[in-house]
Amino acid sequence: MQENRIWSPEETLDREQFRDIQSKRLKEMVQRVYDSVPHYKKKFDTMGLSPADIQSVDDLSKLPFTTKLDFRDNYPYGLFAVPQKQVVRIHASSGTTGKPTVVGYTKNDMEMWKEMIARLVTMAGVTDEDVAQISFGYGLFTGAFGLHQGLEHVGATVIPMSSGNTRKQIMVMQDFGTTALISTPSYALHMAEIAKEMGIDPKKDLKLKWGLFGGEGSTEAMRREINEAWGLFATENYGMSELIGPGVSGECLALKGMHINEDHFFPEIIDPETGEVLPPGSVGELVITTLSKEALPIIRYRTSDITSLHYEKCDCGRTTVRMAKISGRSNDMLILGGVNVFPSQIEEVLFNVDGIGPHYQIKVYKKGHLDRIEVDVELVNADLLDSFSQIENLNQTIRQRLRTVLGIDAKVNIMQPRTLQRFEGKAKRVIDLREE
Ligand code: DLL
Repeated sequence: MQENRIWSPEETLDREQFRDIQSKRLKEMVQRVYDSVPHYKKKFDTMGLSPADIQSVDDLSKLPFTTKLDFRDNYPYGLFAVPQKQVVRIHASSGTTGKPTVVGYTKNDMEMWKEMIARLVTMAGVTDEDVAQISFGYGLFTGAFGLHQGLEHVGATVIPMSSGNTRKQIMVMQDFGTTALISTPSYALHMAEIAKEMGIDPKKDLKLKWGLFGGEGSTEAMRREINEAWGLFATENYGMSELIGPGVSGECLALKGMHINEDHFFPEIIDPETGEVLPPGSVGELVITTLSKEALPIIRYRTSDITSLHYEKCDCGRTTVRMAKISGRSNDMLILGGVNVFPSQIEEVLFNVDGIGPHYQIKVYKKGHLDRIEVDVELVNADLLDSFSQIENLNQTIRQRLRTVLGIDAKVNIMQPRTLQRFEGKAKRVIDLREE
């Protein structure tokens, strides 16, 4: 492991200490939402639940879940627990349909957020020696502003680059001496491609050391590709607007899962079908309760993200629970001829085939009553296009692997290099035509 620094002593508490803090904060928080958020008061009253019924984290499962629908029904500020006067910042996540999800922060929330990010960037290797280029879009999205405050807090030199204008990103990296890149993993891959096109050899011409990637999933194969392309050490971090934005969890340099800031965000794993809480290590839907948020405290938020929780102490010395890579969103799962598959599993297969690049698109449609899938991939090297037999072989290899590894039969389309769409923020890999 490379340099290992720990930002805050709270990251190394023992399990009993965590439990005490979590239980104390949970009790206070439940009383607060009951007193100040009509939505929760109504829910509690309907269930015959009183705040006094919650004495410790063991009582958590008595509490109702909160879902994206609750945000929609209370749009824009209905779930806020403080008067607007105390809200100092608004962010929102762009809903794919309809209105965005609006979130707010008090001054204390902003301080807490900054601390959470300071923990995560420190565990990802960043120090006050680093020059951090933030290539997330600045605006209502929580990614850029969230990382920004925490990076400044640890003393890094922050370049608020925003996303897009990729050639300029590379120029800035080179001229300003960027050592840490902050973006989505898919944008990092795209930027690497442009750097190459510009005749830049990242390992020789740039000083990049760390990559902090989040906002969307990525596979281990994609991490290898990014590390290789940039010559940096990539870690991943996770969060969502409804909970705070980035800062819920992040990987340390041991790469053994993402450490959850569990003194502020209490995680559970549930069976997405039944809502039942599952034991440590089980794979299921992540549910998070915020323990200290003031403006927008949330009880048992169903994230839809599929992962598992691991409580053993990490090699880095942190004792905070770790969550495994997100394997998909419960509503992203494709069911193809009875076989359940997540797009991330298809990605893992594709990344391991030589000759095709890291960009792909999955199309799902109906043929009769059956779900069908097509996978578009790109060649790395255009020369291959001249050889029909080589293309055909490659096509068969990919089909075969998808069949043997995942049990799905996909039509594979091999395209010329640089034909598929590139993304500057979160990638959209799946086009589902079944609804139409
Ligand atoms: O994406 C917050 C964030 C920004 C996290 C920058 C990390 C870095 P939302 O736009 O509300 O918030 O999207 C949240 O993105 O429920 C996941 O499905 C997905 N997501 C975020 N990070 C990861 C990750 C931000 N590391 C939704 N792996 C979440 C997989 C991720 N999915």
